[in-house]
Amino acid sequence: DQIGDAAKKLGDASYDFAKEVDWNNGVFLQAPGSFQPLKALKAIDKMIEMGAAADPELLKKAADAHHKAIGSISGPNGVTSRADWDAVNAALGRVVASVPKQKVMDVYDAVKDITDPKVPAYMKSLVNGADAEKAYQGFLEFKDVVAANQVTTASAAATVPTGDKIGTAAKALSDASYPFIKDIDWLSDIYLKPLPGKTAPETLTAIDKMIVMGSKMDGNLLKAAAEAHHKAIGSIDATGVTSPEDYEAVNAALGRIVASVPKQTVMDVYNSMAKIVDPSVTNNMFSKVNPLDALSAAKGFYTFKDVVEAVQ
Ligand code: CLA
Ligand code: PID
Ligand code: PID
Ligand code: PID
Ligand code: PID
Ligand code: PID
Ligand code: PID
Repeated sequence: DQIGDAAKKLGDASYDFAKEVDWNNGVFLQAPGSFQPLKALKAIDKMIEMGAAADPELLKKAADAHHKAIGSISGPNGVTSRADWDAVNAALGRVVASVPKQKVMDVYDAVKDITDPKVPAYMKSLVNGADAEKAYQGFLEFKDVVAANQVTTASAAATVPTGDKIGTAAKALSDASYPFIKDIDWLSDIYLKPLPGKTAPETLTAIDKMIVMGSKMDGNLLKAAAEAHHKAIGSIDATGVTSPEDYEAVNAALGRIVASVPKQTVMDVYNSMAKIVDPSVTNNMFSKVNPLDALSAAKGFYTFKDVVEAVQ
């Protein structure tokens, strides 16, 4: 296809730049400017809306391309192979082309809103500047091909199951865990702190398992889960907490996407996370909330998971 061909040209123009970026640099965990969690949530919300509007099959293929690319990483900077670099660009170009232009521009504008204008120049200063310019020229040509292949209307909204066992169980889980949700400091910057003692490549192995799980999910249910998050963001209070109804809908939607993949795929995520999250992190989270509320939430979760497993 045209986007695939254009991705090869984009690769010619951008792979030198890709090799020079230090993908393992911890700086990419920082906010790209001053820390503004509610504005950042708005930017993420725009990404969620774009993801929900995208063609689910193309999203899966993009997840697969990322998984494959993680498998061909080499060298201290963490760069993937030239072929996989091109394949990721092609897959993302197709995802972008599957949503209306305005959804893409909404992400761009919202991200710009939380990005200090000095950040791009700083990023450029870390690589060979001429290679960054060459990559950007390549991107500008690529985007014209994407625009020429872009849809003008989003894919249909998801179908949301009703009256299913997971939906019923989500009500009990949400009642048991909403007090815990209200105890959590959602606007803290602690969630942007590095995981103690872990390197970027170690962390990437756990993210890779999530990508694999995402790629196996039922596309309609994943879209429904994204839509539920978007709705929930729309009802947050000043502390970032969503309404009980929207929280319940998120739990139901996530239970359903978990049930749509094999148990082992879920456990692979859990086990890889357990390897990179030191118990001190979990204990620290626990120390900041009412312990009774956390225990009630945990009890609710362990009951919920049996319902999920039964329909998995
Ligand atoms: Mg989510 C999970 C935040 C968007 C899909 N997500 C999580 C949690 C965290 C979070 C609260 C990971 C950390 C954790 O486990 O804490 N997500 C979060 C934010 C946003 C977002 C702030 C922004 C909009 N997510 C989002 C989108 C999608 C997902 C758009 C795609 C549709 N997210 C997704 C999945 C999962 C998460 C599939 C998880 O599995 C993970 C999670 O919650 O695992 C348990 C603990 C969790 C909480 C504080 C909230 C849930 C409370 C539960 C139901 C009960 C509590 C149990 C117990 C006390 C703690 C967990 C014990 C542990 C051993 C499992
Ligand atoms: C400017 C001025 C003109 C010239 C110009 C110009 C530049 C415009 C530009 C630009 C626009 C632009 C857009 C970019 C957009 C990037 C979008 C990224 C989206 C990320 C997403 C992430 C996610 C996920 C995911 C799916 C999940 C949801 C999420 C489901 C269902 C200014 C040059 C034309 C770069 C969507 C993918 C996992 C949130 O106009 O004169 O330069 O760049 O998890 O969804 O699971
Ligand atoms: C524009 C203007 C509108 C019209 C429009 C438009 C186009 C927007 C577009 C577009 C956005 C867009 C984005 C693309 C992004 C590609 C990103 C590729 C990333 C590849 C990576 C590969 C890798 C790895 C990996 C992880 C490793 C690092 C690596 C670590 C820690 C402008 C059409 C709407 C194409 C990251 C995965 C292995 C490097 O908006 O008018 O057309 O395309 O090895 O991580 O090691
Ligand atoms: C300039 C002037 C214009 C021309 C121009 C120009 C240059 C702009 C530039 C540039 C922008 C730019 C951006 C870059 C962005 C790279 C982003 C990389 C992200 C990597 C991540 C890696 C990671 C992980 C991971 C999970 C870990 C955290 C991390 C935990 C909990 C100035 C040329 C356009 C290079 C996210 C995945 C392992 C961080 O605009 O005229 O030159 O470069 O370790 O999670 O630990
Ligand atoms: C233990 C001991 C027993 C008792 C027990 C026990 C506990 C087990 C547990 C537990 C397992 C468990 C699992 C959990 C799994 C969470 C999984 C999260 C996945 C997140 C993903 C994120 C993503 C995306 C997304 C889609 C994108 C890709 C990504 C596409 C196509 C120990 C109690 C049984 C909590 C997948 C969603 C946006 C990466 O066994 O005695 O306690 O918890 O962007 O994909 O776009
Ligand atoms: C288990 C054991 C195996 C069998 C198995 C199994 C089950 C795994 C499961 C499961 C995992 C799982 C995960 C669930 C997670 C739910 C998370 C809910 C999060 C809700 C949020 C709501 C909100 C918002 C929002 C953003 C705001 C904050 C909030 C800010 C900054 C165990 C079956 C495989 C259900 C985050 C979105 C508006 C609070 O593995 O043997 O069954 O379920 O307002 O952000 O303000
Ligand atoms: C313990 C002992 C057992 C019993 C138990 C127990 C407790 C475990 C616990 C607990 C785990 C736990 C986890 C919590 C996790 C909260 C996660 C919140 C994530 C929020 C995010 C928000 C954000 C943003 C956002 C984007 C911004 C950055 C942020 C930028 C660029 C110990 C009870 C089981 C509470 C990610 C989205 C706005 C950070 O196990 O016997 O008690 O709690 O602002 O992006 O700015």
